[in-house]
Amino acid sequence: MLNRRQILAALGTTALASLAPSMLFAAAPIKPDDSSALLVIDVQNCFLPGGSLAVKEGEQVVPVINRIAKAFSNVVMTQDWHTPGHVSFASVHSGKKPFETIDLPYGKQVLWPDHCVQGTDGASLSKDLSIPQAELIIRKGFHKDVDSYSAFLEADGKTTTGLAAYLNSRKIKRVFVAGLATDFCVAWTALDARKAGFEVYVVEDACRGIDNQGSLAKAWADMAKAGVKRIQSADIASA
Ligand code: VGL
Ligand code: ZN
Repeated sequence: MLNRRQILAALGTTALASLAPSMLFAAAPIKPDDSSALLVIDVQNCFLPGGSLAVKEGEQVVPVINRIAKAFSNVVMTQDWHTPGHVSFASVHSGKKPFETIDLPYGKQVLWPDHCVQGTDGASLSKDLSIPQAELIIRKGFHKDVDSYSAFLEADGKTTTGLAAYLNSRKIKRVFVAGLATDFCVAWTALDARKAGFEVYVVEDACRGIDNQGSLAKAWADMAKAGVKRIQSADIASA
């Protein structure tokens, strides 16, 4: 017969063994190295409070991004950069309202309020970003008839922005993605980065989503399936 102490001890071991290691030990912090780059996606006035396509809590990503950026020697930013009358604007499709979809030659397109028009204040990067070492700003969505959520490929799925070639020539292997919006430009960038062969981390608390008709949950599911790693800013070693 086991005595009470032995039973408790055995139960204790079982309970411990059923815990995932991550619940017992904090994972080692991730340390960005020279082959890592932070991609700061579309932190632009139009996506911030008061902007024409404001993302809920969008301003909250700015201090988080400023903090993690200190750990990166390579930072690339993107800027959504549309022509006036861009095909992604609901205003150019009669009878259509923002957040409805239409079929375009390259596939389904969500229609948006006019946003990030080239040269406007709304298209400017947030003045609160503080990342002086950022080395490249990629503009995207500048072809009037094609949208580009992704920083790598336009929505036709074939026109490149040149970013993969740039990162490869700089010998970057790992990209960390942050910014706006989680379920559109961040997710499409992360998915295309995987397709281009990079190791990809999305920093969840350094992003906010639009969440139009379940798009946020779908984006996380698609990213998980593609091998994108979902992390928090606290997982990155501070500089
Ligand atoms: C974005 C919708 C339209 C984004 C850009 O930055 O996620 N979303 N254009
Ligand atoms: Zn856009």
